Amino acid sequence: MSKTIIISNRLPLQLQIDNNNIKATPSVGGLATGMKSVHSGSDSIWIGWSGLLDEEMTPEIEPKVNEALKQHGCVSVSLNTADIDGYYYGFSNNTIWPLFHYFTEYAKFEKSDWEMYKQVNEKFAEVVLEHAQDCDTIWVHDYQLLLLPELIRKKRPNVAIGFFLHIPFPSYEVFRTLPWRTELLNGLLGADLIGFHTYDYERHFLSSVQRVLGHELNFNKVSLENRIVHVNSFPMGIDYEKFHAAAQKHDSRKKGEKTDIQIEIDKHLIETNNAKLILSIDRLDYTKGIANRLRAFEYFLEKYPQFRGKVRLVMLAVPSRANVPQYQLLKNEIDQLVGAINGKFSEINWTPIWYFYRSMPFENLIDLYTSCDVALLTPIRDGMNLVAKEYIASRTDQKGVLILSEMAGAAKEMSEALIINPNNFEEIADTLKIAIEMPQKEQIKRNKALQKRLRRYHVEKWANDFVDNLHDIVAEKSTITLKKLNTELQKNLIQKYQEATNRILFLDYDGTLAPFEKLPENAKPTVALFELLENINRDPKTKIILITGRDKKTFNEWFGHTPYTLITEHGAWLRAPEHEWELLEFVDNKWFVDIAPVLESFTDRTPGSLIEEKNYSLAWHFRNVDPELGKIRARELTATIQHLIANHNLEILEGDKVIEIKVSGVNKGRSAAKMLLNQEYDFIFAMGDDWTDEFMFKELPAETHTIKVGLKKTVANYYVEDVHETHQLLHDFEKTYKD
Ligand code: GDG
Repeated sequence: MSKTIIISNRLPLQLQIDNNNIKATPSVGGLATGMKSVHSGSDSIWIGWSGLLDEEMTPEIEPKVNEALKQHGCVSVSLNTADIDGYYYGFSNNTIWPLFHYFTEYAKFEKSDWEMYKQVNEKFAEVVLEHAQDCDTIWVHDYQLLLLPELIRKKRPNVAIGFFLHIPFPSYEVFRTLPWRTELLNGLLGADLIGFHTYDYERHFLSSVQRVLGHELNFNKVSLENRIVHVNSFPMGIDYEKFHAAAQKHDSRKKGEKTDIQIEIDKHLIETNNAKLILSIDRLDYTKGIANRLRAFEYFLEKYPQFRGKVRLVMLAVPSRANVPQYQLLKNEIDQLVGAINGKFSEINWTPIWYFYRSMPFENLIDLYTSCDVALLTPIRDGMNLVAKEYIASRTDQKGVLILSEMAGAAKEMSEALIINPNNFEEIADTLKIAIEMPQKEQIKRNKALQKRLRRYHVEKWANDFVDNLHDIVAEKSTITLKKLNTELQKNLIQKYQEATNRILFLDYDGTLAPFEKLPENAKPTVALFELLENINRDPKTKIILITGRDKKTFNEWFGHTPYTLITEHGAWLRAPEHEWELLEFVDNKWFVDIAPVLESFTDRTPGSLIEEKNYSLAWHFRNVDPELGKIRARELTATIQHLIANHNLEILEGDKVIEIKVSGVNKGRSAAKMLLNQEYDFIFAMGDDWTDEFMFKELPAETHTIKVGLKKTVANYYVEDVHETHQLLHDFEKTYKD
């Protein structure tokens, strides 16, 4: 039976050891909740670190730990102190975390941490592979496990793998600074589906894939040689009902049932006229902009002294990664700032900041969410920020104002909040004033819209959407795989080839017989290719036609001495064996003088591009141009040319990283079909890789065996993955002839 395997750095459990007895309590975090529907019953397991180090594990407790984990559908990956230091505190939190949040100056590039990161990802892979079968669905979470999808894919090529990144993906300019950028991207591309919180992160990832690895993109898909990787955004939601219901319960509490914190808050509200509470909750992390927030609050009290004595900032900073030096420095900075601000503004019965450096029980969290008039969340960078969503979900009366940094992923969906730039104190101070004075009617209007969206796209929906998407992709993949020329089909084809008495083979050159090179002139035929074609051609029953978009001159240099039929420039020229070149179509090139200057102006402005002048067509190549610029310029060029050729018999062909302008009606399909006019063939075969070859696939008779090279949209019957597979197939043809 197929199952779902969820993998994250930490298991969604807290283990307590008491007298050699183990107690496992499920975590209440957002991810654990969201996965409820995915991680349920016996058909799912969750793999991760239990939080217990190898050094703490004794032979007595180990089986008990494993049993306790099993009860909750969990399996642990054993990690020791060195693993955690290098992989977790080191590479994950000292390299990826700062870099992906644009804190480049904090990012450490330590080879030893990287080695540990690789090793621990391999440890995770080992455990996954012990449990995974081909029919399973695997969902890997977050930045600690970026290499895992590829490690799994290598051993289980057919399994469905999804990956979700909970933190931002930075722009290429930042990502490129990482010495191991190639390895991380390849690691991720082992997945079938890669998810991010926002479209911006998705865009940055795709741009890095294109620039670092040079892979071709088709909208949000990455075309690898033998697979397509889908990339999409899935903004994570919260367990809306849990927060809303807890807040409702909180509202109906009797006096004696209130928590100490709530009693203190109530006291303050009663004692202070026009009291307002501003809430701030985060893990103590430099990405959360806590220091900025404090400075902006100080500035607010200076700029608007009328609020002194009335407005109070309630700040909860949850201890986090206290082993990392940056976090210790931050803690000192925050302590000092709070002390300085309180020292500066406090009055006998009012301190501006209530500061809690601890984690609070859920109940107290709800006290804070429901009691504060404003939530001030100012991260410098934040993948999503669930606190913003939880605050809104807890506002049962729909009052309250959310001030949210535009650098948080949540800002993309929560446009009814007051959105600020966390580096702009002036703006934060003024927005605080607006929030405090906002009429209730407006507060309700904004929160109504926000709540509606949060209720609908809750965390379970998020998780189900991701998994459904992954299943759709895998289903689509298997329909593509149906077209793959597998061993069985190839055997059939060879048999038909063998039985035939008069064969014709149409073979495209670039991307089919020869791999692409950075410069077109470097893709010369190899000795091995000449031999292969020669051997096929030794069989008198076989006729070879090399059919290309290339210019006649180059092709004549390369293949002029061979006995094959050559068709160049998409069908403008023909060279039959032992004949001179002849013009197959009546075409002229007088229009060059009008179009060439336009191409030249694009070439001047686009480093890396070049013009190829053929006899009857002009091609603008952009294979070596920065990929994004290349795409933009190609679009611009097409639009410009389209306008110029409006009343001429010309057309634009968009090939693989090339735009070609040529006389219309001349194409590989038309010229290939002409080759069949005077002869009967009982085996017609056509092979090509780009869309100019599609003309050939369409125009040739229905019984033609058409094969596409590469996983692209095609009308061909089957596809092979790459040039290497083309050669393997042709070798099979070659072997049928024995003289
Ligand atoms: C990462 C990304 C992304 C906080 N204090 C207490 C407490 N919390 C809970 C909140 C909330 C969660 O912790 C914090 O989530 P955030 O999303 O705000 O931030 P990160 O921890 O940095 O999470 C982030 C997230 O992953 C999900 O993808 O949104 O961008 O950085 O749920 O309620 N819970 C309790 N006591 C506390 O004192 N019980």
